[in-house]
Amino acid sequence: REIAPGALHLPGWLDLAQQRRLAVACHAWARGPVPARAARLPRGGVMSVRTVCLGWHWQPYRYTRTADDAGGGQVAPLPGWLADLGRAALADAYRDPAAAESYRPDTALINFYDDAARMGMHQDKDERTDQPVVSLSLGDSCRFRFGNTHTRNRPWTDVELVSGDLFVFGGPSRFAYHGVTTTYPGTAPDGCGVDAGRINITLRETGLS
Ligand code: MD5
Ligand code: FE
Repeated sequence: REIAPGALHLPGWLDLAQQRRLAVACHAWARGPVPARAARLPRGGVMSVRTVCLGWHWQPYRYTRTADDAGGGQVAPLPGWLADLGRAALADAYRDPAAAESYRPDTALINFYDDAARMGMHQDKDERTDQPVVSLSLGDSCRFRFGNTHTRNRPWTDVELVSGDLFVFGGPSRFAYHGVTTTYPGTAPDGCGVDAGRINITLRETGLS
């Protein structure tokens, strides 16, 4: 379903076995070499989600190779199979093999939501390319708020994201404001939350080297 130009929601894109494998992998990544942490914002706030990064380490609001805000460790690489999954996602969402083939995601940000975690309305603009962001949801469902490119306020569209859903943000939607207003505890399929509410994986092309 097209939520806006370039913003596509594909419910149930991952089957249950894929969801479980990905959730288990996320929990392993969260344990190191750079453990998942609640990022500290420059103005003093602390994010309510915990985040672990692959490929590049994101600290508000830049990408680094070492986790300077989380012990200084070297970030784990982005596995080739996860980048492949991102290309497969684009191929299905846009039905454009060429756009999918040239997609070279080099970082994954994995967010862990406990029952109280939220994500305020923001734009993702720390990347230096306008390539799409691929989002995969695991575990508990949430209410995702997809806004507009100009303001963090209305108009927006609320979408329920369920474990296994794919969302792709590209083209005119790439720099839209968006957030997660609430999660729905206890809605994860068996074995997909493991113990941690909701998980979201985003694949991105940073344009850095
Ligand atoms: C999440 N994560 O569910 C969300 C979903 C983040 C983040 O927002 O920055 O880690 S990914 C949503 C997203 C990414 C890039 C562009 C747009 C949405 N968009 O244009 O709406 O944890
Ligand atoms: Fe975002």
